[in-house]
Amino acid sequence: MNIKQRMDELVEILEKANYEYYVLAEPTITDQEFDKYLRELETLEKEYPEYAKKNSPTKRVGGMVIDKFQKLKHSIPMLSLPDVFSEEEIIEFDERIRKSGFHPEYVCELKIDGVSVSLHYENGEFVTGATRGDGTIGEDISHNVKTIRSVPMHLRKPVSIEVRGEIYMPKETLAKLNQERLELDMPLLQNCRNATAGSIRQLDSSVAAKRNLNTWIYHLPNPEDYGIKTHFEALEYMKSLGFKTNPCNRLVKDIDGILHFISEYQEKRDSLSYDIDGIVIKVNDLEMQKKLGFTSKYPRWAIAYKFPALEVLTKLNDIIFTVGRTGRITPNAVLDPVIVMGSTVKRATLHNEDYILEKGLKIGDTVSIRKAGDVIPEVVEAKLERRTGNETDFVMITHCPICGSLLQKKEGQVDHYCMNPKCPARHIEGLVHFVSRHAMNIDGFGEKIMEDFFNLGFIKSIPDIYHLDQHKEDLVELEGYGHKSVDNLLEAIEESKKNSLERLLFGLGIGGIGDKTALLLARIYKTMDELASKTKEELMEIRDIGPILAQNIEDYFANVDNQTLIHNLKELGLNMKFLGEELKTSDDFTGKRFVVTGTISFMGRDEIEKIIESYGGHASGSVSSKTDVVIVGENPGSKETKAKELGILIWDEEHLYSVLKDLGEI
Ligand code: 0OW
Repeated sequence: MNIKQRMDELVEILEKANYEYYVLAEPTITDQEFDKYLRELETLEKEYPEYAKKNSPTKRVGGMVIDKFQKLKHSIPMLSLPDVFSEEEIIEFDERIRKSGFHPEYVCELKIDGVSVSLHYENGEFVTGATRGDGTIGEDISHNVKTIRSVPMHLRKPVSIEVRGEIYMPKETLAKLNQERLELDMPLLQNCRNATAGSIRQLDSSVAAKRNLNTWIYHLPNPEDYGIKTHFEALEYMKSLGFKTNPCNRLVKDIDGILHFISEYQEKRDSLSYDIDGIVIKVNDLEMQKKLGFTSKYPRWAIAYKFPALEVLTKLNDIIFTVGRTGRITPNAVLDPVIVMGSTVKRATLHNEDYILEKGLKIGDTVSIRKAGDVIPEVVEAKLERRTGNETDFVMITHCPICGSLLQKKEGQVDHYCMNPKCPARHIEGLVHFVSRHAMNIDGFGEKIMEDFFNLGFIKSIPDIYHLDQHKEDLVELEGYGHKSVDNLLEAIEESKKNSLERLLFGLGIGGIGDKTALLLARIYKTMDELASKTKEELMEIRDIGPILAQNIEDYFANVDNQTLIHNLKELGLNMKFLGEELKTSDDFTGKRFVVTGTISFMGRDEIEKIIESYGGHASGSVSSKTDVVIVGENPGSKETKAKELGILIWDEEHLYSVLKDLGEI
């Protein structure tokens, strides 16, 4: 046998081993044998690179670094699923379908709580892996997908095909990762889904390669091209090609089969090695699917039943108060640590005094906690029957816990505020805001780190951030820090000087300027100086800038401390110009407020709204007297009625199409 034959043989042995281990979970060679073959192939590929295969098993270990993600358009949109939360809604779904004259079988699938992926193959060879993105445009993550062992690089038949599924991280992998992060005093990963999303969004594939990611494949977008008649057949077909399909998938005859499947897996959920957040129910017959069709976002032949958020009981030991950068006082519940939906909860926000009084919470109460939207912990209620009489009433504080100044409650508002501009807590929150993702976006700067640097005296003001390199030797000595992490942080700080103006504007925390208003101002005035020179009246000429906001802006730039701050930041070399894309203008869109309602057959709502905003128009979800145009698609509903009542201009699909056509947007 010659070298090339040996290398091809090794590829075959290793791919078979991957398939048996990661797809069938029935390995036929030992890990040691696998490693021996892999080392032999790596050696031969180094000596004979001309014989190395593009998708060789040696690529699975990562090591490929890209500099940015390429966009990829899905030829068939990757739709999401309408969520339902009750048995009644499932029954309605079944009735709606049967009313259309169908008597469907259904396929029940576990709803994997991971990240959707589209996998493309040509003549049996892996070509691309892409994220779902907004359903139409995703990101090419092929370099990371190649490290997922259950994704075949070479199909068992030489077909060209696209399949879709979910990438997920097993529960025990998350637990191991969080153990490591705990020891490094790093923020814990909240759940498997976030951990998966974070892993596949890495530019360096060696990170994903260490995350033990896995897949379940659940959708063939164009089954008719393969002569397939039902979804269950499609699952079988994809399995025959070497994809990992979920053995729990089940064909059921009717609604009872669905309900039985749901209760079975509500029981089994915790014993699974991966997270699921519900059950997916699909009409099995593909002809029926076709006749039922789609809305702009969802198929009409599938739903996702979401399991009810779990509630658990724990002790409310105390209520403590934090001060936000705007001075807002937030009461926080201090709880006996408790596991809710896979993560430990020790704190939960109690929003404000009214919220606590409405719930009648007392310190020492037993309370029920749940995860609203599966992530944010929420105190649901006190368990009155568990009161012992030792509980103490809640009394709202009257002075700031940090600087002691008297708190104020704004007229008609529920929140209490510390009004002292020099309050250290507000300072810290202001600094945390300045470096946050939508502001200057300085990686490696979390709330705890900023608090430490503030308390250690390294950072007392925004310009100090850009002098942090002077404390480099002290930082390296800090617990959990090393040269690499300090260099990375200092590099990220330096890099942030190049940000476009809107990020700096938002980071300065000018009252009422959110990230969208910051972008609007940056686009219009182009430089900090130009904006700083505007009077309140001039600012109010901008459609979305009202008197309060205009006054805030004028006051901010009139304040000597702020002028000094901006001068210092200029001296430090921070960019003060708008670097983003220019606003396009169009008489049809610029400066006008739109509402899109109903289904537009040729374009999704998100895309239409993005185009409107790229011309300086404003898209919102509710019709009011301020609305200029309501764009009406199929099944519009009450918004069209309201538009007619208010005498608002209505565009139908044809008009929208001609406007977009004239602008060259389609
Ligand atoms: N998360 C899942 C899952 C599934 C797609 C294809 C047609 C419409 C949705 O387990 N088992 N099956 C589908 O079918 N989608 C799933 O997840 C979707 C992907 C995007 C949003 C949902 O999570």
